[in-house]
Amino acid sequence: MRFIHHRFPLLIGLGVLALYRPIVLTAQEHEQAPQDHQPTVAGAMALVERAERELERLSARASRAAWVQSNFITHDTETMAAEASEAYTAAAVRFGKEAALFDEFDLPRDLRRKLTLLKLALTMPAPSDPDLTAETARLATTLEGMYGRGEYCAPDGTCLDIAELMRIMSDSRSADTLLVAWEGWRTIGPPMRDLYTRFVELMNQGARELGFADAGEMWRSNYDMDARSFAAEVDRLWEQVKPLYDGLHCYVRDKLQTVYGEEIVPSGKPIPAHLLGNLWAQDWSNVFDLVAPGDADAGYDLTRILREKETDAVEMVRYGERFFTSLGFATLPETFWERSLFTQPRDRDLVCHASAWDVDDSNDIRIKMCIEINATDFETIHHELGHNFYQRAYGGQPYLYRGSANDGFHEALGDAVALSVTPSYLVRVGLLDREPSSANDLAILLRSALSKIAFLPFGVVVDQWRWQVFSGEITPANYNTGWWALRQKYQGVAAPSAPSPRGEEYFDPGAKYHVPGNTPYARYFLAAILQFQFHRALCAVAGYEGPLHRCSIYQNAEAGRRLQAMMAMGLSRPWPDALHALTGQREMDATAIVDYYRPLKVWLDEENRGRSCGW
Ligand code: X8Z
Ligand code: ZN
Repeated sequence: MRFIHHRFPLLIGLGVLALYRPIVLTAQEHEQAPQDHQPTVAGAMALVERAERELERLSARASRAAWVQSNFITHDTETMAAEASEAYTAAAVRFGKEAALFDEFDLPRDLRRKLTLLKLALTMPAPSDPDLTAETARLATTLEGMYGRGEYCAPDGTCLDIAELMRIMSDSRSADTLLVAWEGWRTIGPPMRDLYTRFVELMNQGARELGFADAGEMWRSNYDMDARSFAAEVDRLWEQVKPLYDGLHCYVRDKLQTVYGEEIVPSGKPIPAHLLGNLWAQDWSNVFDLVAPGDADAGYDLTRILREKETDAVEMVRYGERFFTSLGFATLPETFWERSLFTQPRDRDLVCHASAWDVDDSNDIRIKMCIEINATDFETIHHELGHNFYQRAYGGQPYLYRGSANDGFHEALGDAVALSVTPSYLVRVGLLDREPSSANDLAILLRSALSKIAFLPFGVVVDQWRWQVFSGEITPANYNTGWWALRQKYQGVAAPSAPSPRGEEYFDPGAKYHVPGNTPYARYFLAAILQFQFHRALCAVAGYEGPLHRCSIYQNAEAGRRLQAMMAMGLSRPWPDALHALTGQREMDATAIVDYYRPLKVWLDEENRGRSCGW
């Protein structure tokens, strides 16, 4: 997967989609297609067999090249990665088109599923014209390389990379300093704009060749339902959680106004995006100390504990591994420790954005992450290891079924496990001497909500923007204003320049990894909701009764078995079956996250009484 599982992702969920548009084959493809054009079951089986063999081979090659490229960005590694990606993409497009020839033909269920997956196997559809396939692949590696190389060089010549800018965003309390870092990182955007515009054109053309209206429709078709229903599903889930977000937004804006003044944080307006402790305002936990009431004490601070104990990056990963083995999973292979990257090397450009890889689908799992010693990265390590353990669990499936039930499941798994990093867990592993009392719960929940609830609308925004870009609703002439309109609508945050618009001389979406990295983002929104659904179910399996935020499934073998059973299914069944195996439910459902934060919501409503909320 381009980042998370293997780069050439079979991160698919099945779309029972009707293909309305005719598939157009090039002359060359006509030649290669079955001559009699009479689909048969045997023909479909032969196609699947050929495709699985060929794609497995090309995907391993492309993953390996991508691994080297994103660990070591140079002109040559980019070229090699682009060539390998091109070969994989060309083959996947060819197989996708062949699969479409069987659309109207009655097939056994399993075969039908695999053909559908074959049509959806690409996040980056490319036109089949070989020059255009190559151009698409080249643009993808160039854009990701530009992000990885990104830095801000101040007028005085000093340059700051993303890690340094992130540190400023989390630690500084000066609006001026924050503004410089926030604007500074966004200098990486404008040079990407024209390349991204072309990249969108090419992916759309590729998606159309495969029978979709545009690349966004193709992405949305990956959830065992038609594209329109999936978009409605995202809206439905967002409506379920919006009241929680609105309460948090109202409370935080007021507290930030106290810190920065009414001039900078006006009442009734969106919150300026540079004041929330994070480059993208997607996680607000770094401003906990600014917004927590004076008497609020979470009772422990994991960042401080890790630093006091001089825990290093590898030891943090060991904690993560031990959590999974406590659930009954096998230890990570020796090669994981040899081949992973845990700390930022100083001597070269690389993509520091955390990722998990399964390079050859046979236990060559790794993570690549520039670990900082803090609580957020402790959690992100569990997130990444969740990908690796998932990859290993479905590794025995046929190639086309090696993926999570839907892509949200892949993102949710490690986060669900990390929800069990509770005070009682920290005591059990010796990181905390004793559990804080329930008097600390509101502070604990507030700190957690600043990460998990604050994220929700951002999880919606990124792909609302991309879907509209792919469909043409947002054109290159309004890429940036379209971006900020969505940021305002969902998140209630604004560019620091507001009320002046941040215009088209900028390309702010390019400053978020997943846009130049071409990683779909709706998966993270789903994961933000699913992880609580998983957690609630696993706690029930463990026989836990009590508030969800105090539940830890650490060392619970029964919960581990449930997880393993779901993970091992991979993509072999529609996702509602996998969800049912784990939770007994067949629908994604935000009541678990609402349950989890209920005491906080009651408190926020009380706090916000008399404030005028909204923007
Ligand atoms: O990209 C990631 C992971 C890798 S799959 C670190 N996440 C999203 C982000 O950083 O924007 C995890 C949460 C959301
Ligand atoms: Zn992930």
